[in-house]
Amino acid sequence: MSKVIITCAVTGSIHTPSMSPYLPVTAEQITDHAVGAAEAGAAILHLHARDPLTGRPSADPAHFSGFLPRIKQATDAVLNLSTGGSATMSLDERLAAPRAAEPEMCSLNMGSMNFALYPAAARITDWRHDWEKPFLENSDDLVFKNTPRDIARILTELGQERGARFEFECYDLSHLYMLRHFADRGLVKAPFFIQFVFGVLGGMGPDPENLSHMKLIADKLFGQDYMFSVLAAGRHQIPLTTMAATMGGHVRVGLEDSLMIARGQLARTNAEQVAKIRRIVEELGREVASPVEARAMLGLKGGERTTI
Ligand code: KMH
Ligand code: ZN
Repeated sequence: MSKVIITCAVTGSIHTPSMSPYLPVTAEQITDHAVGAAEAGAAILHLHARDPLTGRPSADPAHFSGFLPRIKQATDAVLNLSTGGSATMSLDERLAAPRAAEPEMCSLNMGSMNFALYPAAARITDWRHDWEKPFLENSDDLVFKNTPRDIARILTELGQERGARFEFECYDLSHLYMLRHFADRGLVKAPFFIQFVFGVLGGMGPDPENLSHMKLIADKLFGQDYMFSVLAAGRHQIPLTTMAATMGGHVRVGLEDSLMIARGQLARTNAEQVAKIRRIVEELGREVASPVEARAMLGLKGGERTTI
C-alpha cells in the first residue's frame, strides 16, 4: 500500500461560530490552525475563508490573502483552495480567490445536490452572530449547484488554464459517473484524487457499506488511475477515515468536517485531529506521506508555480 496522504480541512463553510469557540475565523487563527495541522502531519491543507468579524463564510480574495502567504511561508504543505465555497455563493464568487491564487490544488464538487444544515440549528440555543440562524435554517430550500457546465468551467479555468489538479468531492455514486464522463471528454487526466464524502444530509450516509460500494464502483470505472480519500461528517469522521486507511485509501480530517476530538469533547485545534488520525494510520502499519511525496503521487505543479 502507498503512503497515506492526510488532508486537513481547516474551517470550511458548514460550521458556525456558535457551535464551537475553537472554529478558526480570522486570518491569524486560520494560519495558526493550518500551520499546526501541517506540523502534525497533514500534507494537504483544504482552505476556505471567513469574514474575520462575523465568522461568516467568505469568498473575498482579500480574506484569503490574509492567510495564504503566511501559511505558504511557514509550511511546505500543499494549499488546496475550495471551489465549493458555500452553497449560498454564486460560481463567480466561488472562483474569484482560486483564479487569483492559481493554487496547486482545488476542490471540485461533482454534482448538484441538497446540502441541508438546518438540523444543526435546532441544537443551538446561544447564537453569537445574527447571520448564523437564517444561514442554517434556510438550507432547507437550497441547492448546492454544480452542473456539468459549472464543472467544465472549473476544469478549464483552474485546471487547463492555471495548472491546478483536483480533489474530486463525490457525495454519491452518481458523482463517480460524472467524473468518468469528464475523463472520457478529455477534460481531466489521471491520476484522479477522489474524496468520498459521507454524512452530509443530501449526500450518501455514513454507512460502511457505502464506502465498500464506492470503492467497488470506482475500481470498475477508473482501475489503476485513481486514489481515494475519505471524509465523514461529525462523529463518523474517525471511524470512516480509519476504514479508508485500512482499505488502502487516504484520509481527510479537520474542523470543516467535525468539531469534535472525542465523544462530547470539542477539538481545540485542527492539529489534534491530524495527530489522532496519524496515530491510527501508523498503528495500522502505514506511513504518512510528506508534502513532497503527496505532490509526486498527485502530479502537482509545485508551490512555486502559484501566485500565493
Ligand atoms: N464541506 C465538505 C462536505 C468544498 O469545499 O468544495 C465538502 C467540501 C466542499 O469540502
Ligand atoms: Zn471545503
